[in-house]
Amino acid sequence: MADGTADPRTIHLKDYTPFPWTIDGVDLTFALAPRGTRVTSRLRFRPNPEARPGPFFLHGEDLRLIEARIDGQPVSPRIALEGLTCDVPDGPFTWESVVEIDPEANTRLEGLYLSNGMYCTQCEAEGFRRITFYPDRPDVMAVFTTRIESDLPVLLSNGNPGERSEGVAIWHDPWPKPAYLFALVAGDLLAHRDRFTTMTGREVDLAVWVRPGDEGKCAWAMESLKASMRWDEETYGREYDLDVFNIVAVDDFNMGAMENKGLNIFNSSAVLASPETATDANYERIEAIVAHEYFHNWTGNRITCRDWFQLSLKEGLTVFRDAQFTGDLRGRGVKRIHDAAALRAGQFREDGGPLAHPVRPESFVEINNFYTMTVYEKGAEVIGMLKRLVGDEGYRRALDLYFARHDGQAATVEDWLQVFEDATGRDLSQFKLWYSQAGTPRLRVEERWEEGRYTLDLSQTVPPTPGQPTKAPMVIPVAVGLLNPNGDEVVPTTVLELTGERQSFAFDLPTRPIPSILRDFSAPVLLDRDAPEEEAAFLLAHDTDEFNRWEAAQTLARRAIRARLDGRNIDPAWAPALRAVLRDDTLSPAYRATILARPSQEETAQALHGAGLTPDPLAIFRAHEEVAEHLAHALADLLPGLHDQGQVPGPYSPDPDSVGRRSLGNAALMLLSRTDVGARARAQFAGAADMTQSVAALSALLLVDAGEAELQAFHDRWSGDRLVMDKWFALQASLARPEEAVATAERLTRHPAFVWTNPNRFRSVLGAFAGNLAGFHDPSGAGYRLLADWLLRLDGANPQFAARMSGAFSTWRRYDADRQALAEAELRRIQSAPGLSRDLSEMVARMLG
Ligand code: 0A1
Ligand code: ZN
Repeated sequence: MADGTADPRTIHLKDYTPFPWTIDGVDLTFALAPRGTRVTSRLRFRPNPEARPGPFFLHGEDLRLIEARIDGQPVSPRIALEGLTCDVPDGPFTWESVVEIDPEANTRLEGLYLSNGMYCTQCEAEGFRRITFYPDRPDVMAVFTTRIESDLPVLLSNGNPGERSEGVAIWHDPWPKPAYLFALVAGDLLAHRDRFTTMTGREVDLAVWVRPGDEGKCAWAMESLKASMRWDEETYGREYDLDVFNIVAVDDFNMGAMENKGLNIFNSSAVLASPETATDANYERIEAIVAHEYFHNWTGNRITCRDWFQLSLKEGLTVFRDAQFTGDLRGRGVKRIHDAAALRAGQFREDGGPLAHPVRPESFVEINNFYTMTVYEKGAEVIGMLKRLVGDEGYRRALDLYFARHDGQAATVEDWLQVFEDATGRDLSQFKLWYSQAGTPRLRVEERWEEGRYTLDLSQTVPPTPGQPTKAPMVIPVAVGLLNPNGDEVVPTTVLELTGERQSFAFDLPTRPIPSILRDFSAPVLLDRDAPEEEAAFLLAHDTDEFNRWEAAQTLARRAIRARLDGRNIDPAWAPALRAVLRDDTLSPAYRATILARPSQEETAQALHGAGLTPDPLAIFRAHEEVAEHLAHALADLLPGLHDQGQVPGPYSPDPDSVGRRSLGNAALMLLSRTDVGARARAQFAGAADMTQSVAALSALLLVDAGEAELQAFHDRWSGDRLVMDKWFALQASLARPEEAVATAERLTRHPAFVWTNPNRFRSVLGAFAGNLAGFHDPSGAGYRLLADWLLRLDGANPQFAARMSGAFSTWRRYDADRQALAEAELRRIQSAPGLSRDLSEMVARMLG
């Protein structure tokens, strides 16, 4: 079962067939009650002229059918495991059903559930079938009218508000949509309101809805929403299309947020912010997620996906759009650096292990298991490459055509590529391999110099991945610049298009240049090159490309880590090379902060594994520590000044300059605490006026095994604030020293505030612990056992989230035989547990596969 395809429940892309009916209208009535909500649905079906006739099947799970009628006459449908079938008339007909559901018992957080007394829904991907019987597939689009009956003060659904009277609210959504975009919220909520005037002068009422007590934490989400609305008009010509736009914050939510039409539902961690309780990183994340969900209104909602294999059509594109937005607001270079680092740590890890799958998968057992970094982030990279290949104007023409041609449709990756071909005349048949071939391509670069002629020899290999033993060469845009030995750029950024297995590109030049390759991280590939030793320091000093200048710093850091792993001394020229850049005031503080960052321990483990070695998590931890110690000493005179620059005067503001300054200051603080035994960090903690400064100080202390008193103080001050307490848990689980990490995580799970059914809280302890490389991979296997125990428990309540958290095990084959045996035993223990969910069993089968 290498790729899960042996499971009889596997669904294949090649089996797609359209639904035999279309729906002319959906009327839903919800009579809300915690233990027995009645859902009445009236669906007007008509044979789909574009489909072959087939059996009438409606999805439905965990529903109690009370009655069903066709054209007013009672019928007795046959109930199957995942839905029902029924004999229906040949022509158009009206289907009515009444079902009862139990929101209070819904711990899966899919369908209609209760979170702290508030009703809310999550229907993507296949949650609507837990609300009523319905063709729950994205290519069935319909106009919905929703009536909510409840005494709760706030009753919300998609679209525009209709009639409102005592205990009843009606909502009408004029835009046809698939069921996964349905949403309903009911509760005792307060609104933070604003308005937006669109590009054609329409007024839109905006609201962020929260539980009483949180109303002071909505302003940033609202600002972010307005900025997103404006940006999408200016950049893509996309205008909002309803009279209202509502955002709701909910505490229990599996993911970050959801783009339901006109009624976005957010994990409260992706909405709520105040200077005292949220960090700069939280503010940036909120801005990006609000934008992401808002941008889905066009890329996802107005144009949706034909089937779930096309998920990246909306997700890759929307991530690409939100990254452009963040780059425009906060600086493109720094955003690109952050994204590349995250891609390497997370997506390359996925692409290089048993969970590797194409951006457009060809089969799945449980679609929720494919909301991955490959579909999202690699999907966005693929669009970035496409844009680079066709140019900004070609991209804009293609997008205009996409919106014009496919508005109101459920589209495919083929449709998407076709608009690029039609708008630019380019043949994209080979480019399409980026959607079907998994694995991170390895780009090998060699150079040759003959008098007057410089040649780059590029070659590529795409590694085998589950179900895909051999690969064809891909189209790889390689952005290259060439510098003279004096630092002048002699060839500005040029995109070389590698399409074959190997290809040469020559430049006529009077002197031998120094190459800057894969500028701006122009393709999601691993660069493989035996560069001359001194090249990285040269590029760090001279490269004009922000990304590659950072990459040069990373190369030097990797070399230092590698030296310590091999028991060698760190090159004494490293710190001085960094010093020059850190002191360069023409560079933004945000950028200089990235220069101080080192690759993650995960990246080091990946690199060793990629080089055919067996990574030792403890040795990696120690090497990273020694490298940090080295820098702390070698830059000791510079760090206090950098830290001082991070003290931004005046009231807190998350503007790019202030955030950049604090990030530089706090990057310096992380090193400083190693030489001043935490003195500065302690002072910063004591005087911190905002959460950014307090969390940074606490982290700096925990990194040097101090901060006991500060942890207690933090706990006592914030025990009433869930989101802040998540930080308290996560900091300890992720920064615990290797030998104490398992015990720390275990202790945290016994804390009275460890409510494991809350996904944020579970993630803050077990997710953070799984990210603690040496802690999770403790040689005793106790880390594996702890996570497996909790996954088994979680699976009984929330299988989707359990499956997501199980990915921590995916790297198990990288490690030594003892660790492998211990991890495998835990995976097999999970696999053989009775009643294991489809979600978790698919993940475990793939990881063992
Ligand atoms: N479409 C959302 C992500 C999302 C997916 C699934 C969910 O529940 C199973 C929830 C949210 C996004 O891209 O933001
Ligand atoms: Zn999305």
